[in-house]
Amino acid sequence: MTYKYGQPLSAELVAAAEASAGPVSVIMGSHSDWNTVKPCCDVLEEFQVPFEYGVVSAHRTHERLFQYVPALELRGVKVLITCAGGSSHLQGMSASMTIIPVLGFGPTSSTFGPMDVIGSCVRMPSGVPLPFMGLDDKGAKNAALEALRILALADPELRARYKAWVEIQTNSVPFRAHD
Ligand code: RP5
Repeated sequence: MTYKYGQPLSAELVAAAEASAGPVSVIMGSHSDWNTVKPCCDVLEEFQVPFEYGVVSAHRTHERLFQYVPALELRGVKVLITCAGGSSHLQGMSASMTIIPVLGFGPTSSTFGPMDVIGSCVRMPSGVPLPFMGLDDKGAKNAALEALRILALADPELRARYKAWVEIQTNSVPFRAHD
């Protein structure tokens, strides 16, 4: 059920707008972000939540950004997850272009380590909320889990599965591990 978004954008956007979308979209600023993004997609797959993913660069493919993000609400996508490093504009720009929840995370491996991603996401101006999920694989997984929590608000079956997952996680942490 995964739809991979790619070029050419206009024709595909029309097709995508007509297609039934999954409830989650995951976009990244570059193909070089894929290793950071994959743990997010792995969690969504584990929960069998349909999603689409692809590269939408705020810098190199700004026309794609302008077309893709505003169309999400119309297409029925409920949560947008965004990952970018570099000057890390994708997360905040995306949040400004839609009213569906937009979650941000990013890699530490950009020019100023984690600070460009952190600074870009946590210093959003008043009026444009952008929950920041963290960095690297931890941020990626938590972004997926937060998306699941949002979806679970209106999906009792997913809520039950999420609670079961939390219980397994809790039970996997022994009180003592070093006896
Ligand atoms: C950002 O700059 C991307 O999100 C990526 O994290 C970083 C480097 O991109 P590439 O130069 O590897 O394409 O735009």
